[in-house]
Amino acid sequence: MAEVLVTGGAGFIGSHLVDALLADGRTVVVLDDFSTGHAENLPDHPGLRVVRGDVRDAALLAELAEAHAFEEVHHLAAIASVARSIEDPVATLSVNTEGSVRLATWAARSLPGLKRFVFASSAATYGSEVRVPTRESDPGRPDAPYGLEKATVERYLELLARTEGLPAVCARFFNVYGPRQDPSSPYSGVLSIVTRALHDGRPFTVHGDGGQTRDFVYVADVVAALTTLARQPDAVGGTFNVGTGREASLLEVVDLLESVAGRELERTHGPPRAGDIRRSVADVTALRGLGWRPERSLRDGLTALWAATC
Ligand code: NAD
Ligand code: UD2
Repeated sequence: MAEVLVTGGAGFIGSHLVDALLADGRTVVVLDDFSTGHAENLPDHPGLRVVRGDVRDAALLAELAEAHAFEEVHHLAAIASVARSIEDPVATLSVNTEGSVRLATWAARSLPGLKRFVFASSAATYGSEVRVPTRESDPGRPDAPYGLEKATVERYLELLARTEGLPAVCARFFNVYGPRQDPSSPYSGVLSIVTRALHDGRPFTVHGDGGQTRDFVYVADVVAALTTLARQPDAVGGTFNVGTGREASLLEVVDLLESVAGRELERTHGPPRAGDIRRSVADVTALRGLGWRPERSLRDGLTALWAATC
């Protein structure tokens, strides 16, 4: 039976994708080294096999190709941290770029029934000097190694599509939020940090005046984008922003979360974070053209996040 491989499936976004694929009756294999993923994120389900391992492990990939008939690969495994990529660019290059090139080359050459290879790219490929809302065709200039690593993989996928027929699609995620996002680092997604602070009754530090804007997209809408990109024939060979097209300032979102939770957050303001982007919002016309729509308003998404936190 045709199967789906999800790398990074024990992580925040990957585990929600796994839930959706299983609910759809698909048979799923997760490949994850559990460096930031958690076993508790994954259900005990007869349709799921969990393989602990590294996407760079060629012997393991060969075994997986022998044992499974993958028709779809969602590649989400990465060191998903801008800060880590600045501290140790060689380590993140190895996982984020070399690991992706290894996996994509393996998929092109070892998976005869492959219909789609979906890559989790990032808005970090654009950097701070782009116009907003940002279109996929706008020229990007990453501000950190992480963005350059993702942009480089996109170029490799375009090459593998042209030269080896890899049915690749790139999904550039904007600011994803939702349950299971790990709030433990100061560089974790801001909404996981705010929600935890509100829950624990601890203060939250706003970097700067809080007027910086982001395109916050709820994780279920990201999962729907991934399944759309895997299903729609017109997606092959494309690059798609995954956001909402809605621009919200940090203070607006914090106010909304307080209203949803019925609690007040103790806020302090610190200096702006070095390299922080002032405005970020996606133009999602291309993804909408495939029939996808962001279903959750910010209020609905924050309500679901708060309910899962309590
Ligand atoms: P996450 O850290 O929760 O998930 C990443 C998963 O990859 C983890 O389960 C981790 O254990 C696994 N992993 C890391 N290195 C591995 C390796 N060498 N081999 C196998 N598994 C490995 O992060 P996330 O937020 O769920 O991000 C998922 C993907 O989406 C990443 O590729 C990330 O770069 C991208 N992305 C996320 C956001 C966001 O807002 N969260 C924004 C843009 C792009
Ligand atoms: C996001 C991604 C990053 C990259 C980038 C692309 C996450 C966690 N980061 O970075 O991987 O794709 O987009 O542009 O998804 N903030 C506070 N207080 C805090 C924490 C954050 O004020 O305690 C601010 C922060 O300074 C920023 C905003 O909140 O202005 C959002 O921060 P973030 O780290 O969640 O996301 P971002 O957009 O910097």
